[in-house]
Amino acid sequence: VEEHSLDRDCTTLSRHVLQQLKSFSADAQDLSALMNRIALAAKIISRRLSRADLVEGALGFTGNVNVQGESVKKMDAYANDVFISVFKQSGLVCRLASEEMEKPYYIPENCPIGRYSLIYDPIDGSSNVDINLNIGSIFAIRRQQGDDIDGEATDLLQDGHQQIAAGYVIYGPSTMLVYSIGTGVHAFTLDPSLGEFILSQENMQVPDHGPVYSVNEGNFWQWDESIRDYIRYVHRHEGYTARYSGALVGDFHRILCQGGVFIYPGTVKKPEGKLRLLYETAPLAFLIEQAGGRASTGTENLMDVVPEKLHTRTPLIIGSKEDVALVESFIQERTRES
Ligand code: P6P
Repeated sequence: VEEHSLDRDCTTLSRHVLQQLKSFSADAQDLSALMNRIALAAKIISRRLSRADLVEGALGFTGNVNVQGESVKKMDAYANDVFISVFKQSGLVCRLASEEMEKPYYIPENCPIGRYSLIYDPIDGSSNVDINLNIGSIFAIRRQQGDDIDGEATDLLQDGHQQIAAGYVIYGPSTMLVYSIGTGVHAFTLDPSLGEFILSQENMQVPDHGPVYSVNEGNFWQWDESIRDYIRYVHRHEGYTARYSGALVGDFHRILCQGGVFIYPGTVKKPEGKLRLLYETAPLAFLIEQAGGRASTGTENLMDVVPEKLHTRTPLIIGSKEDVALVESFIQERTRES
C-alpha cells in the first residue's frame, strides 16, 4: 500500500484535531476526544438512518410537540437521545443544549467552569427523513463560563465568537462530518468498512461567487420587498440556478462546495426568520467564515448576534462573500429609500 493512502486511512478525526492544534495539552486532548464522541453519535444516527424503513418505530411522529411548536419526529427524539447517551460518563461535556429540549440537559459530574458545552440540532431537516432525502446534524462547542441561574444557561447567550468549534454531519449517499476548530474547514467521510470517519477534504474554501441561490420561493409573498428585488434580479440575469432541498445542512453543504448563497429571510409572520441561532445559523456562520465566506442577518454580521434566549431565531444569508454582499445591497437600497 503506498505510504500516503495508508497514512490517509489513519487520519481520523481525533488525530486531525491534535494535528490542527499542534498540541497534546489536556485541553487539546479533551477537544479531540469530544470530536471523537460527536463522530460516534454520527455513526449511530447514520446506522439507523441507513435502514430506517426496516426498523420498527424508527420513522413517523412521536405525537409530541417540541419547544419550537413543531411536531417531533421519532428520528428527532432518537438522535437527541444519542447525543445525550454518547456524552454521559464522558467527563468532557457538562451541559447539552438542543433544539429538542426546552432547557439544557446537565450531566451532573464534577463540572468545573471552563468545561465544554455542546449545543446541537440532532436532526436538521427532519421533513426529509420519511422520504429518504439528505438530512443533517449541526453542532457547536462553547465553554461553560459561569453558573447557570435556575436552569437558565445565561452564559450561552453570547455571540458566535464564543464558539470554540462548530460543524455538521450530512447523512447523504455518504455520511460526512464537516468541522472547524478555528483552523480552517475540514471534511471527513465515514468509511463503513472501517467504522471510522477518514479525512476526505482539508481546508475547504467557498468560491467568492457561485451560480446557486438557495431559498424557498414559496414564501415570496411573505418577504420584504428587498428580498423580492434580489429574486427578480437573479430571475433576469444569466448564470444563476435555483437549488433548494428543504434541509439546511444539504443546502449549506452545496454552497460551501460550489459557491452561491443560501437565504432564509424573515417573513411578515416571522420577521426573525425560522432558523435558530445557537445551533443552526451561528455554527454555520463560524464555518463559512473559516472557509472564506460570509454570514449575515441582512443587517449585521451573524457572528455578532447576541441571543436573548436559548431558542432565538435569526434571518440567514450565508455563502460566497460576493453573493451575500449582493443580497445585502438590495436590503440597503430599500432601507435608503424608506
Ligand atoms: P421551509 C427544516 O425544517 C429546517 O429547519 C431547515 O433544515 C430548512 O432549511 C428549513 O427548515 C426549511 O424550511 O420553510 O423552507 O420548509
